[in-house]
Amino acid sequence: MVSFSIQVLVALLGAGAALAMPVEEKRQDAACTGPLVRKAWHTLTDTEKKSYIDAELCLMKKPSASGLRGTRTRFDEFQVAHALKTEIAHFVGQFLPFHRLFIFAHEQALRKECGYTGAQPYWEEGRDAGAFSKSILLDPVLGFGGNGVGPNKCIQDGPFANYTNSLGPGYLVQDHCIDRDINDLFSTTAAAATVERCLNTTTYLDFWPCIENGPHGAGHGGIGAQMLNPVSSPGDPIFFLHHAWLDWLWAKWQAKDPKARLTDMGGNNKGVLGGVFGGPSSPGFGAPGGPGGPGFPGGGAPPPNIPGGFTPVNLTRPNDVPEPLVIGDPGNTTTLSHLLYLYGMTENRTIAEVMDTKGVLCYVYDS
Ligand SMILES: *[C@@H]1O[C@H](CO)[C@@H](O)[C@H](O)[C@H]1NC(C)=O
Ligand SMILES: *[C@@H]1O[C@H](CO)[C@@H](O)[C@H](O)[C@H]1NC(C)=O
Ligand SMILES: *[C@@H]1O[C@H](CO)[C@@H](O)[C@H](O)[C@H]1NC(C)=O
Ligand SMILES: *[C@@H]1O[C@H](CO)[C@@H](O)[C@H](O)[C@H]1NC(C)=O
Ligand SMILES: *[C@@H]1O[C@H](CO)[C@@H](O)[C@H](O)[C@H]1NC(C)=O
Ligand SMILES: [Cu+2]
Repeated sequence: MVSFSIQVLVALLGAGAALAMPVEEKRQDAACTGPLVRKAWHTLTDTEKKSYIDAELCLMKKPSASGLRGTRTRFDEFQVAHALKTEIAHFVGQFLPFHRLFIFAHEQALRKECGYTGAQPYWEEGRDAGAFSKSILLDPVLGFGGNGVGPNKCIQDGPFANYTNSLGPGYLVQDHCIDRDINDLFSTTAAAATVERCLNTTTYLDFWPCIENGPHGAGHGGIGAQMLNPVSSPGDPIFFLHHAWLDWLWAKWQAKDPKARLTDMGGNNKGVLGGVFGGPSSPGFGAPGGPGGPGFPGGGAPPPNIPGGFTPVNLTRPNDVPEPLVIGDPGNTTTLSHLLYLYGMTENRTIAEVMDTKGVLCYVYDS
C-alpha cells in the first residue's frame, strides 16, 4: 500500500548506487561508556513523562540565542534550523542521519539547558497504527494534548495548548497556534507489516526510501496540520518523538548487520529526484502518491497548505548569506564525509560520526 514510489526510487537509486564510493570509517574518538537509554513513551512512568514535558516547556520559554530570523525561543530555533535545511534533508540520502543529529541536538538542549536528566523518548507508532486519535501520546495531562479544533485546528488542551509558534506554516514568519488534524487512515502506514518490510531490506538504498515513504508518513500524515508540513513540522513537539521512532528503526536495522550497515550510506544528496519535494519520481507530502496526497492511504485528502510552495517566503538563510547547501560529498551522492550542519544547534558532524548511536552521540534504545 505504500509501494507508490518505492519502485521508482529504487530504480533511480540503482544508478546512484554505482557511484557510491567507499569512505574510510572515521575513527570514533569518544569511548561511549554509559550511553543514554531512549525509551518508548508508553513505557515511561508518570514522573518521567512529566519531566520530559516540563523540559520541553522550558525550551519554549527560553529566549532564542541564535539570531535566526523568525525565532523567539530556543524551541523555535529547532523549527527554523529544520526549515532552512528542508530541501537537502528530505528525499535524499542524508534524510536519516540529518534527523538523527537533529533529534540528538534537541535531546542535548533539554538536558544541558533545561535540567532534564532523561533521554529523548520515542513514539512507538506501530502500537497506534490506524488509531492515532486514541494514542496515549495525546493525553491532555501526561501527553501532548489532543486534536485541533475549529477553523484553525488549534490544539485545545495539554501542556502546549497556549504555545504560539512564530514560524510556519512553511517558510512564513507569523504567529499561530500549534495545530493538528488527526487522520487515523494515514496513520496505518505505521503498521507492523510496513515496518517489517523496511526492516527486511538489506541495503541503505532500499531501507531509507522504505522508511521515508512509509512509516515516516504515518507520524506526519496521521497528526496532520503543521506536522504534515515538511518545512515547519518541528513546531509540534510531537515531531521529536516521531523522528526518534524512525531513528530507532534505523538503529534496529543497523544492528542486524553492524559490520556492513554502520557504514552503509548513499543516495542523492540534493533533491534531484524530481526537484525538491513532490516531483513525479519522488512524491512528497501532499503530492499525488505521497503522504497526504491523492493515491495515498486515506488519499484524495487535500494537500497540506504550504504557502509559497517550497520557495522560501519570509524566511531566508541567516543574514541572507548564500552558502553551499551540500558540503563534504565529492559528487552528487551522499557519502560518510557529508557535513551535517544545524546552524549551531549542535556541533557540526559528518555522517560518519552519527552512523553508530554508540559513537560520539552515545545513546542506545531500550529494545
Ligand atoms: C492556557 O490559557 C488558558 C487561558 O488563559 C488557561 O485557562 C489555561 O490554563 C492555559 N493552559 C496551559 C496549559 O497553560
Ligand atoms: C520479513 O522477513 C521474514 C523472514 O524472512 C519473513 O518471514 C516476513 O514475511 C518478511 N516480512 C515482510 C513484510 O516482508
Ligand atoms: C511574509 O510573506 C508574506 C507572503 O509573501 C507577506 O504577506 C508578509 O507580509 C511577509 N511577512 C514579513 C514579516 O515579511
Ligand atoms: C551533479 O548534478 C548536477 C545537476 O544538479 C549535474 O550538472 C552534474 O553533472 C552532476 N555531477 C555528477 C558527477 O553527476
Ligand atoms: C559548521 O559548518 C558550517 C558550514 O560549513 C560553517 O559555516 C561553520 O563555521 C562550522 N562550525 C564550526 C564550529 O566549525
Ligand atoms: Cu524533517
